[in-house]
Amino acid sequence: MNLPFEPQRQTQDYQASDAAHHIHAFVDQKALNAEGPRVMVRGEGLYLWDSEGKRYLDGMSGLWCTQLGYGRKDLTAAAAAQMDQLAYYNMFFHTTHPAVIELSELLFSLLPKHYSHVIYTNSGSEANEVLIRTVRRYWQVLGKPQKKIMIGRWNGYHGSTLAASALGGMKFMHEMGGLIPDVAHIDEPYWYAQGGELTPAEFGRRCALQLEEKILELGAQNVAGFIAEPFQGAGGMIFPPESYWPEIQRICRQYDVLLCADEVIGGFGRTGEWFAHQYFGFEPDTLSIAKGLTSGYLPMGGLVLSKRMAEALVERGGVFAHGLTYSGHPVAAAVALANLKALRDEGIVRQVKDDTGPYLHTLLHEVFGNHPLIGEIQGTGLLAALQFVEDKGTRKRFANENDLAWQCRTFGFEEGVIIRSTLGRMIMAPALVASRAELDELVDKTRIAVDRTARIAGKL
Ligand code: PXG
Repeated sequence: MNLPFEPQRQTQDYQASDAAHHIHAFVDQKALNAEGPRVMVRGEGLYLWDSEGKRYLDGMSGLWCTQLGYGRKDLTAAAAAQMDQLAYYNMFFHTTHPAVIELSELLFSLLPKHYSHVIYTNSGSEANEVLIRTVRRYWQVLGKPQKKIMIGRWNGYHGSTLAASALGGMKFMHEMGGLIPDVAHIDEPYWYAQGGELTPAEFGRRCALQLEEKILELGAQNVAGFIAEPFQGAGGMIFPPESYWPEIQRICRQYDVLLCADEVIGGFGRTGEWFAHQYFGFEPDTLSIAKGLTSGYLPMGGLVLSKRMAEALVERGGVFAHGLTYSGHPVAAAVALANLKALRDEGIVRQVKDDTGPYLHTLLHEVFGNHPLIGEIQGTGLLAALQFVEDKGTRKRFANENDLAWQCRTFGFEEGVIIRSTLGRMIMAPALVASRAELDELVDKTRIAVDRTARIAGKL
């Protein structure tokens, strides 16, 4: 075997030790132990290698993270230099450091001008934990402490910690002891599955009006904020109809409810705009960020606040009783700074908008537009979902769509491409540095996986 790395140990040896000690994410651990996890050992650009030397084109940017791809020497150099200079200090005790100052400067030069402050965290889940406390604090400062309830959406995803999973709408997570008081949910705007006879525009408005109904039911004087992903990521890369966001924004403004966008997946260029809310054309009060902030090279997240909120908290709020040991970690900040500089200076976000994004979507429509298994192609920029369908006329989905999607993902691995499966949808979100040739390969290998799935489903 000609491997591009020196394997340290046998795959089975890694797997046995992993099974002995490690509880993985979102999996039946016993079943995984029996199967043995794939051991990833190297990444370069869009490619990954496992411990058997098999190469994969990573069509998911790790977990929607690696905007710059793997193996960027400028990011490793930034981390090493910062570790040498100041590996750690904290934001407690009236202290700061240059890396975090420069990161914030750059971040706000990229954001729309009505945002001014950020609270750094280590992850997206923490950003949303902090969100709840910050939003409630904001209303306290404004003399409305009863405004505490957060409204989220069914099938939304905001993280895996207690409050973040409660904000999210994954019922199977709630059932694992994951609910907190003062959180409510409305339906997701998933027209293909739930739109029935309504047009997408009618359905988008209908879903948005559910927010108004929920606010009136709970009492606007009790509702603090509405949180949603601009497009749903983990829930299936679902784009709302165009009518949705303008109506949601109107309702939030009308009832004085903060509009909180979870940009953990949508942020940092994924849609071809710096932030997904810009693509959809609305103005949230807060933005939860993580993932692409560092291209996933180190854990870092944050909660971005509008000037209006920051002004109330800073000028009138007194002590803000919140802080994490690793908030604004210098090494993570240095890597985030190098990452954002590269995204900006190499014109990568613009390239996604003007070149590679349209290229990918043209290609997907050519290849899958008339495919017997695919009912809908959604997305923009370097972000796409393929919807499996049993009957295109009625949009009837397969009873076993989850199994089919998982099978498609497995075929993808066999073909050397990583795509994400959710309930009946296949997702692609490759690194933003993807070239046209790499996108050709992504679509080519995905087509083979989808064709193989179509054969199992009796569609080819
Ligand atoms: N918000 C959103 C919108 C996310 O997608 C989080 C918050 C939580 O971030 P952390 O950094 O705490 O994981 C996420 C995470 C998937 C998948 O399968 C997506 C995420 C996590 C795990 C799996 O698509 N997103």
